[in-house]
Amino acid sequence: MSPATPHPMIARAATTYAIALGSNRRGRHGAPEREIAAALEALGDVVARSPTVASAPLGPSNRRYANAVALIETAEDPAALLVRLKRIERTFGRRPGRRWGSRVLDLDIVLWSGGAWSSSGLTVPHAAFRTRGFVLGPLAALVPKWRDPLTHRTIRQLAQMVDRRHPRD
Ligand code: PH2
Ligand code: MG
Ligand code: MG
Repeated sequence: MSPATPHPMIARAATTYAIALGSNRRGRHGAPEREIAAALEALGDVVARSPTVASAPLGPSNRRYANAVALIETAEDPAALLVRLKRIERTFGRRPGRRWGSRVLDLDIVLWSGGAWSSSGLTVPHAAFRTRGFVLGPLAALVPKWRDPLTHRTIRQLAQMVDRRHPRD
């Protein structure tokens, strides 16, 4: 083993992720708000969470969403975490369907304390989070001083920018 290879018994340090949760369809736990509460349980390692907010649908669906943001701590890299999030979505009854169609549960990686990440099918920070009030509002309540590694703006600044553009969203 080369000196640069970490010993297998040494755990990788935990990092923090901001995960956006969304639901606009009933599932086996009940109404969208109940699905969000159950998803927070299923995620585990949740160190902080925002309140769950109701938001008007962005895109083709006409059902109102319940949205929240959670901070989780884990040693998984973003690709491994995404696999776990997709598995949770499936256990909640999410089925592949129309893009942006109504869904029991959507779990998106928004930000990572490790910075930017890009692999097949995954970009962190989330490509669209800078324009979404239903992500930035709850996120700003948790980590107003985190900085977007791409634009270097704080979450509070990004949230104020969407508020100004869409005051009623
Ligand atoms: N998610 C989408 C599309 N539109 N609108 C709201 N209000 N909340 C969401 O979580 C949401 C959406 C795709 O993931
Ligand atoms: Mg999404
Ligand atoms: Mg998603």
